Amino acid sequence: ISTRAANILSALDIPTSSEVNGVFDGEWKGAGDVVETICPTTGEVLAHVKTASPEELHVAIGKARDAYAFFRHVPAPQRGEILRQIREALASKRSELGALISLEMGKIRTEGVGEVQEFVDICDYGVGLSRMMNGRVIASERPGHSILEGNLLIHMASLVPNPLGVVGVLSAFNFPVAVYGWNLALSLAAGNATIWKPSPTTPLCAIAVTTIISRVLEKNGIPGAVAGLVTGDSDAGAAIVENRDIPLISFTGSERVGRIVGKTVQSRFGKTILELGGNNAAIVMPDADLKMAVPSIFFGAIGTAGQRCTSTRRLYLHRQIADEFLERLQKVYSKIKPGDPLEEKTLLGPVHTAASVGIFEKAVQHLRDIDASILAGGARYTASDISKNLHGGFFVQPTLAVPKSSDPADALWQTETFAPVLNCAVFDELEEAIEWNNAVPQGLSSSLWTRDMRGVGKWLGPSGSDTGIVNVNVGTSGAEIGAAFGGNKSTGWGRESGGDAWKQYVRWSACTVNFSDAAPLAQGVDFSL
Ligand code: UN1
Repeated sequence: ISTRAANILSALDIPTSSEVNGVFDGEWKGAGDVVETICPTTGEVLAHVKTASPEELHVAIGKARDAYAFFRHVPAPQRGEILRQIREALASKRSELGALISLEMGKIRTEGVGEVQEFVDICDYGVGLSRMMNGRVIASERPGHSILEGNLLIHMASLVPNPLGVVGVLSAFNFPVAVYGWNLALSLAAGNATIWKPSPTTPLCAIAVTTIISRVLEKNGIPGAVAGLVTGDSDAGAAIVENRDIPLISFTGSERVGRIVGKTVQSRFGKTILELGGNNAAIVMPDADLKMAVPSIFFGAIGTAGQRCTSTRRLYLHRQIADEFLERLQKVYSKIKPGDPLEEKTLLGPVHTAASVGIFEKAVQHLRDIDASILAGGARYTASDISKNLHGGFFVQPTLAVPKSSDPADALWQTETFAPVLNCAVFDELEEAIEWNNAVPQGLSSSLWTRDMRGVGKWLGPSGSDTGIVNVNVGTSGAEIGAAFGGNKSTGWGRESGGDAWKQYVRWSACTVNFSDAAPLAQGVDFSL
C-alpha cells in the first residue's frame, strides 16, 4: 500500500504487511472470508480483512453474554469512569482516527476529525449519564408501600436502572465511527455489552476504534467482549439480528434492510432502534437571511459528498427569492473542486464506492429523462478535473437541479438518493412547502429559513414539520449529540445519542416494596376469607 496509507494505519497499530484480524471477542481473530477494503479516493486496496466465520460469530455472541453478566455488576459511576478513559484514549488519537475515516470512507479531513469528536462528546455525555440514570419514586395508594417505577431497589437509598443485556449495533459506511459511539456510550453507561457489526466497506475504522477501546477495558480488568466486534457481510448482520440473546438491535442503514431487521427482531420480541433513510428538505422564506442560508444549504447538500442521512436533498424556495437564491447557489456550486479528502483545503471528496457512483448516475439520468434543468453538475468528473493520483477514485459532480414538476408524489421527490444531488422547487405559501416537506415516506430532518416568528411557530407545532429533527436557521445535517437523533415514518422512529435515548438501553422494572406489617391489595380489592 501507499506510504501515506501505511502511515495512517501504523499510527493506529493496524498491521500493514499481513491480513488484518476483523473479529474481537476478547481476543483478535478472523477465520471467515477475507475481504478487501478500498480507498474511495485512489481505488487502492488498503487491507485484507479476515472477517468472522459462522462459528466465530456464535462464540463472540456467547462471550458478549458472559461479558454482560460480569459488567452489569460494575457500579454505573465506575462504568462512567471507564467511558471517561475511552474518551481520553479516543481524543488522543483524534487526528489519526480522523485521517483513517477520510482514508477509508472518503469524507474530508475536518469531517473525519469531527466524527471522532462526536464520539468523544457522546462519551462525555455517557460519563455524566452514569451518575444520572435515575428513575422515579411514586406515591403508593397503599399505606407503608412505595412504588419504585422503573428501578430496582439495590440499597435502600440508591436507585439504579437495570442493564438490558447485549446490544447489537449494525452501523453504516457513512458514519463509520460516530454512530457506533452513540450506541456504545449509552450501552456501556447502562451496564450492557455491545457487539458491533460495522459496514463491510469500513472495517478498518471499526478495527481501529475497537483496538483503542479494548486497551482501556483490559487496563481496567473488564472483559474485552463488553465491546466486541464482528466484521462481515449481511450473514454476520443476520446472525446478530436473529439471535434471541440480543434484546436490542440498533441498526443504521437502508429502508430496505431496515424493514427486514425490524420484522426479524419483532418476530422474536426483541427491541430495535432503526435509523433508516432521510429525504431532508430545507425551506427558504422570503425574509430569510440568505448570507446564512446559502452556505448552510450548500454544506447540507454537499457535505460528506451528500452521504449523510441528514443531507439536504430537497430545496423549497419561496417564489420571491427563488431566482436570486438559485443564482447564488449556482455560484458556490461552480467553485467547488474535487480533491483528496486528506488534504486540508479539500471540501469535496469522493463518494464511497463504485456502487455510490452508480446511484448518482442513475439519479442524474432520471433528471435528464424528465427534462429537469440541471443548474450545476450532472455527471462524473472526468480525468482532466482531478489530479492524476486520484484517477482511481469515485468522484462525482455535486448536482443542482430544478425538475419541471414539484408534485411531491413523483418518484424523484419520494426517494432518498445517497449522493450529492439537490432538487429544488418553488412555492408560494409556507403551508404548501410544509405539505411538501411532509409528503414523503421518510421523516428524519428538515430546516426552515426565516426570521418570522409566526412561520417558526407553525413549523414547530402540530401542523408543522413531521421529521424527528426540526430546525430553524440551521441546516438539516450536523446535529449535536445532546438532543435525541432520529426520524419518524420510514426513517424508523429510532432515537439515538442524547435526549431520552438512553432509556431504551435499560430494562425498566416497576417495583413495589411493602414496608408495613399488612398486605393490602390495590384498588381496595377485598379478598379476605
Ligand atoms: C448519519 O448520517 O447517519 O447530524 C448520522 C449529523 C451527524 C450524524 C449523521 N451528527 O449530520
